Amino acid sequence: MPAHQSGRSVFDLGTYLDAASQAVDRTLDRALPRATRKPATIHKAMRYSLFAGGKRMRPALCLAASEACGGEWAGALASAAAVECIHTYSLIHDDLPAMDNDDFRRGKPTNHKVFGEGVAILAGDALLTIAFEILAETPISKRYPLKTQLTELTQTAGSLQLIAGQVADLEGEGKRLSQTDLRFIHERKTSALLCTSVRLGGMSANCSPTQLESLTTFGYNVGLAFQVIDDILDVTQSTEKLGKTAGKDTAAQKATYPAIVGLEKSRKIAQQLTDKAFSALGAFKGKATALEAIADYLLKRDH
Ligand code: GRG
Repeated sequence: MPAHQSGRSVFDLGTYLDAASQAVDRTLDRALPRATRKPATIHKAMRYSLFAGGKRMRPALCLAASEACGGEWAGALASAAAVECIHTYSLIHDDLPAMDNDDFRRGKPTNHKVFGEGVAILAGDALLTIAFEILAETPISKRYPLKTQLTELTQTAGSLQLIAGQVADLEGEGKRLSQTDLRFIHERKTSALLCTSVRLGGMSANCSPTQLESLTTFGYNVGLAFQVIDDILDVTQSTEKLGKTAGKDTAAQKATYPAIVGLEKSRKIAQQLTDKAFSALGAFKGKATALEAIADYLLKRDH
């Protein structure tokens, strides 16, 4: 139920996020082949990581952006499900021995630990591919034809954004990176998909060009803040709390904000980025309650 249409006087983010997760999970469940569909291993592997208990922040941002622009969740669910498929694919591949070599994700053994490396690679490939099939079902929006929306997602997933960030991250391991180098990685590895999540949400609601610009500023800054907080949590929280191996960045000699500027300054930077995100929401006149609440939650989260 969209926040501004709920009639509730007090907005409850927990209830909102639960409802958003359920709606997105139903869309994903309908879109993916059944786990028993031949060859069952690949469909089990796709579903294993997709339904392993992720926070569903990108879909929630997508739905909240759509309602900030006067849209209904129903119109944004295809975009929300598509961005979650891209995100889950990137996590499966990131955890592979050839990349971050992680055993634990979303509180469970990683995909390759359960299904083997070959199937994990293919499960990631299949989730990447199905994301575009799901987005292709998005309802028509006057200002944003399907080509525009598909290009938005392909460019974010491609070699100039998500993959560029991952390459720069891999190549930066063990090197002394500057804050500018780190910003380059964070913009691509993390911020790009969060930004696209809100942009696609806005597009699904046929947002105005000005609204799209505001959503872009919001998504860019929330995305950067998200990664700074992720870096902080890596050194301050336990593996159990995070559902993924804590302390990995230090072990892999990765450049992170806490490593370069220290914890206190990193917290300040995350707050400044979130403030910038908030100030982009002025144009939505009371319809951005959920976007604001999610940005605040992302800043204060502990996992
Ligand atoms: C293209 C293989 C490939 C990778 C691209 C996205 C990415 C780069 C790698 C994934 C690992 C990683 C550390 C990404 C940065 C973004 C991030 C902090 C992801 C974790 O997102 P959460 O906390 O995860 O939303 P859940 O599990 O809750 O969905």
